[in-house]
Amino acid sequence: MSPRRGRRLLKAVVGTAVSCGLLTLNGPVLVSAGRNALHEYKINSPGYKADHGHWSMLDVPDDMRVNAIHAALLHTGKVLIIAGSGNNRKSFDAGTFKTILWDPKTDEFRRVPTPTDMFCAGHAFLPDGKLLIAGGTKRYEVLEKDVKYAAGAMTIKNEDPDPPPIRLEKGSELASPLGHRYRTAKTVTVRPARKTVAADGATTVTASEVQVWVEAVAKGDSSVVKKPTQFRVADVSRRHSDNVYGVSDYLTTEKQEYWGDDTSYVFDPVTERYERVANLRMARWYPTLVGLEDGKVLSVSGLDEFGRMIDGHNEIYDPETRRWSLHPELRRTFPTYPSLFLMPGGELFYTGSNAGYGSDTVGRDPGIWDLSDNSFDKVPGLREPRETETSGSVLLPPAQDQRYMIAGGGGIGESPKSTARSDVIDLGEPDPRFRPGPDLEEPVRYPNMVITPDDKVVITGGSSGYRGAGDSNVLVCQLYDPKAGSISRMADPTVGRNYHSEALLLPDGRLITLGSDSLYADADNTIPGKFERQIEIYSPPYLYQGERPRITSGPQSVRRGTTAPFGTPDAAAIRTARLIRPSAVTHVTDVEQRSIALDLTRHRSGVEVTIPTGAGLLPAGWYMLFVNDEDGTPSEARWVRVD
Ligand SMILES: [Cu+2]
Repeated sequence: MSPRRGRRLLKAVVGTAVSCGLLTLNGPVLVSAGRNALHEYKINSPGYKADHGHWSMLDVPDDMRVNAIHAALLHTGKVLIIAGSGNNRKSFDAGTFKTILWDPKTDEFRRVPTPTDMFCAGHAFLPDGKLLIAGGTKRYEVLEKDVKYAAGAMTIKNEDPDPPPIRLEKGSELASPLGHRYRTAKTVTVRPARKTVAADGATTVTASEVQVWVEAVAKGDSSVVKKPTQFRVADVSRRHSDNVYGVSDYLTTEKQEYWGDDTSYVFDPVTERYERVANLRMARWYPTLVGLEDGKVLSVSGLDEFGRMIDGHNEIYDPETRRWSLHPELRRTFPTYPSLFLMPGGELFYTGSNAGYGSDTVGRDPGIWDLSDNSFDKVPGLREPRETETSGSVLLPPAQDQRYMIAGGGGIGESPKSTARSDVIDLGEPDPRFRPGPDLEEPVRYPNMVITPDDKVVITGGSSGYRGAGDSNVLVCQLYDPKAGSISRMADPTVGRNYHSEALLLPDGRLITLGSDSLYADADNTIPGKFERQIEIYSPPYLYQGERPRITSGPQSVRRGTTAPFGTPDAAAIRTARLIRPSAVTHVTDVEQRSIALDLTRHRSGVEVTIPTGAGLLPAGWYMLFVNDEDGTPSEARWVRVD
């Protein structure tokens, strides 16, 4: 809307408001319409946009609307939006898994064939720009009311070192000394035990084992087992009956959690396809994938193949071999989706943010995880340390400063608690500790935090209640300035974003927010919620300051520790240059995005930037190069590969 039209509208509104004094019946409606028009006028005025930015809705074709659970910006400039089954049981049962590609330049959408349910997988960018995606959903949860038979995981052991392997068909029966009978849900094969002979001739036999889901033969609680119990296999031969048995200590009629998947893919931004790579060594649901200095990727936490918290078993993906390997020397337990950031020295900083599941005591304290010796140095000072679940975390720009912010968050599980706290830690201090940052406008879970090219952080959306309960979406967007330590209110988003929502920076400087999975649609928590499929675009104030600087030429790849020339007709006005690693975000967890400051020298027709050294600061991969002028107005990004 042009300002002129806006002004005319304002007059009309005033007129209506006056006349409604006479028409008392219609009064309130007209007044509120008048307020809306005033609000519309205000938020669309150039002055307001220049100070607060502006929100608009992306026009998404009906057949391209998906439950956006994961979003990642690819180096082709397109946004990969992964729904998988989209937290929709019917889609899961039908095997309908969705992925959409959106090109912000052309507003074209494209569907991508999605081989398995990547809903609640983890992801990280590889040095070549492909997105590694691991884990996902193997089976949906079963609520307690739907659990008719006691069930759980059982370990089948084989102590016989002699071949052949023992095969237990699906439906094989196992019985405890107390007469609890269970049947296996799947056919499994247990290898012969491992026999080793020491130098002195002593033999050791180590039982081999395999895990299988079992379900009680009898309905109800009569078969429940809650202590270590050995089960005899009914159908094996006499020779094996002493050597092959089951053990379990937890077979109940309680709620059964989602089962993790072990499939793993890379998404190629160029061919726009998923390529299958070797499976994870452990199935994972809600893992965090974090890139390491050497270009490998560490996968941490998650629920396993039977919905149990993974007890500290972490694994590493090697892009060369396309395989995962378990790393017992890195055993460490975190809640699901822990926010782990790669540090310049190769350590990982855990801010305390996490999302979903986990022990309420183990792995909740923030600290520095040194992978060279698996030590963990806790850092003190975090306020509301019990409200880190569903909080937001970001490595503040520029990354060289090694300052991290944690903001918002809620109590563990379905706790109604949430906090407005933001705390900041400077890891460059001799004894780093969290210090109070500014309070957010309202207590909030699931705040999405996005780094902008001008060294600020947009903090938007979230809800004060668990998954938006009680109509608690927070329609607030704030801008944090790490340098000033201040926060200011921006234009309000119009779409609520809570659980299963994302936000990311586009190469043109705009931001998008997508997803949201309210449990209920009403304030009384009676009507089931609907997944939010609208995508909203935020244009920050820097897009309303007039001309933007431009980058017109430059290399497509650069090496750390070198300088590189980039052409710009606006060289005299350029003040800063930043490399921003694109986001890959889910569950308000984005450990990819980071902004690295570049030293620059200005020439008549361009700038020369220095690419810092250190793969912990600047991991190999594709980055968006932005240059900013003296007003902090950024250029559009130019994609650069860093090696
Ligand atoms: Cu989820």
